[in-house]
Amino acid sequence: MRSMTLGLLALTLASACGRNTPRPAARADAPPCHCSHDASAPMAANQPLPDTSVFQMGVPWTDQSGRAFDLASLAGSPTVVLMFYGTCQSTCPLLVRDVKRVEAALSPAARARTRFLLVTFDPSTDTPERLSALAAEDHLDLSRWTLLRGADHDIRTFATVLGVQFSRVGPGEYTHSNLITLLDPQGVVATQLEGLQQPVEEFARRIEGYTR
Ligand SMILES: [Cu+2]
Repeated sequence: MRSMTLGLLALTLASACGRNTPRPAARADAPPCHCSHDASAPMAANQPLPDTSVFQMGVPWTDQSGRAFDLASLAGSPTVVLMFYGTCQSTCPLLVRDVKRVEAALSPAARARTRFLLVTFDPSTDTPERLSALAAEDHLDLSRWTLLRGADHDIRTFATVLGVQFSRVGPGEYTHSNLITLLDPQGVVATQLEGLQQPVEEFARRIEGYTR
């Protein structure tokens, strides 16, 4: 209920400032969708993105190189998203490892077509230099992985859309949901893994379905 309220609030705020913001994510345990798009069909070129697409968020993100990054550039690729912060001493390193387990579970062809997005809660600490260093420490392949930072209010809206809750509890310290999200090739939330060290096989199968 709380996340729904936050979602409505975020939508109100987003529409007030003229941004196109998709609806909040469905529940984390949502069953596979039975909507009109075919999960196994690659997205046709130039197909318009649905209103629920995260890729429609017109937000000025910046990547680990300090370059502007448009989420719409991910259209056509299934994308695994984790919100995290670089100085986390508890669950974030485990969650990054879990995303790497997803990556490792994919066939080489699916892995090459999948994108992995780490979005920080803490842009003041996680500068491009810091994000770049984290990518190197974790041996993340930057042809597939992107580490993003943005403005605090955009990070808050993005989290709400994904159903991720977080709050700052001290300098450089946050409590947060442990949630890994799969966006389908149109940027719509397809499924989520909640908790640490969950089985990744079904999640990986969903990705394979988008890349056949
Ligand atoms: Cu953490």
